[in-house]
Amino acid sequence: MDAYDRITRNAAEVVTDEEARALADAPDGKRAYVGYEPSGVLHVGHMLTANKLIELQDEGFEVVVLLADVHAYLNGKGTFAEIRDTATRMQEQFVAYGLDPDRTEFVLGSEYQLDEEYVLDLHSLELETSLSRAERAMAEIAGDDTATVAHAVYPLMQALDIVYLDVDLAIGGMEQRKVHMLARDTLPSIDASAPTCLHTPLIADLTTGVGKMSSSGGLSISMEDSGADIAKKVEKAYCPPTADPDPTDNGEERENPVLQLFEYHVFPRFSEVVVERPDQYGGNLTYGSYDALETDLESGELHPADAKGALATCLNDLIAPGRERIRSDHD
Ligand code: NAL
Repeated sequence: MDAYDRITRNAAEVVTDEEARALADAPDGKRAYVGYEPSGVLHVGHMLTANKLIELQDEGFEVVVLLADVHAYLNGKGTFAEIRDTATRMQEQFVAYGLDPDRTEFVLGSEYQLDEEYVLDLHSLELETSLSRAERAMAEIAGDDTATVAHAVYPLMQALDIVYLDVDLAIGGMEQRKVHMLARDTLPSIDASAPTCLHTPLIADLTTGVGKMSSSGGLSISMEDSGADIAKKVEKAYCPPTADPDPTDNGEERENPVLQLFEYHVFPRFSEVVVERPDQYGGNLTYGSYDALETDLESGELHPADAKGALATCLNDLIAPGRERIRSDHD
């Protein structure tokens, strides 16, 4: 694997491929960022982009984590004081999860987003952008609530942050892609360059495999879960015994969330996965790559129940340090 392959590994898309290749060839000092609306606890969605940040740190990137307090406020997530408080706790959880604190810059949005220069640049982007474009960019980020003026301002601030944080690569889940496209189109109007973007896949709903996993509805795995909570949730996950003969549900595409969790959460962080099985069922299986595990699950060599057991153990190992952190905060 060359630098480009390592940077783009597991990405759902990069915009554009040529830009990502040029970045891979650029000398050290490259900066990448992700922004998160602070919420009390990390969930698997946060951890998926964090995995990419950890990989980029191994590639020599400097990483910026924007704790987007003003954005969370604009998206109706609570009072500003509450949000500020959760931002600090989230920072600790990211470090517990594995981000190298010496090579991660944590920035609170409100540190610069209220400065006069920033606000004037924001107004300039407001002049350039139609309400319908801003609304479309927010469709997958805002909840189901009625669109507000705050929701229209939000993506423009996200675009502007890319300029103010001076980063080379913007990382986000696929739900961020329309905001990033808006940023690419409008930033040149304030003489800033279009950011290169890398989007991570979305994990399907755990129990149905349809649509995407969400922390608001359905089952989601978070840093607060006990080992038993994780085992219970994973046990309920949709995971057909062999390659699904009918990969749709009422015409909707169905993914295997168990395989997705192995691919995007487990293998990026573990070099080897051991599936424990009693000798009478063939004994333990050891996998050094996601592909080998997928092949065995789809051929029937690896039973879903055994795969789920190994998945629950790995996820628990990943969240255990953060869970300790949260518990000691409560004490
Ligand atoms: C991500 C978010 C908010 C502001 C940002 C600014 C720059 C880069 C990324 C950012 C949060 C994100 C979410 N929109 O949905 O969590």
